[in-house]
Amino acid sequence: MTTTEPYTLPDLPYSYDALDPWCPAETLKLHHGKHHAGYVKQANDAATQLSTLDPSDDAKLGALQSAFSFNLSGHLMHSLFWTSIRPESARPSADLNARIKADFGSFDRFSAMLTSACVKVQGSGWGAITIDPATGNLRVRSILNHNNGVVPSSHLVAVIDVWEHAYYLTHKNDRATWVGAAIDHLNWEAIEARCTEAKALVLAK
Ligand code: MN3
Repeated sequence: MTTTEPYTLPDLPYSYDALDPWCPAETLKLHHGKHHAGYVKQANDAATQLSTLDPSDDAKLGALQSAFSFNLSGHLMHSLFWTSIRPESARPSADLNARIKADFGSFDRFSAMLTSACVKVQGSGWGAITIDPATGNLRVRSILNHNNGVVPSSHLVAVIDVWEHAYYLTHKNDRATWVGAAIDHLNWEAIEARCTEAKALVLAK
């Protein structure tokens, strides 16, 4: 049995003040250093407890598995989020834009669908751009908390955090403005690279 904790907090790929003013350093420091770090710690705690739990302890097993799923998903979603956005604002490449147009009709319609998936999350959650594992099409969806609404084998290529801790210090209850800024700063190169990786994972076409 390993004593090394399996999960570690990744460094941000930019400085804490790189996303100012739409995501100021104060927000980013708390988000990365407290919230994300908290999910890492709790995922490690749950993994450690699961590794030594009596398998007949049904009540504790259920609670721990639930905590493990929530916190590990929180860690993974934040790790993906930091590389889904970036300081620069740009549009997707011609290739990716053509794919977006094929799957959504136009970039503007895609953007409106993603905005809706983010803004309409009830409570805490995420807007996500995913690859449909059955067809390879791009999809957008809402994910509640960190782990409810995920389609099995779906390849997440970008996520936008719409938990209040992501934006409330700056944008108060104006989630739509936060979402608009995040969409303007999506990291299209990273998204395109993940789309390419996902090609091999599509189950049928
Ligand atoms: Mn968050």
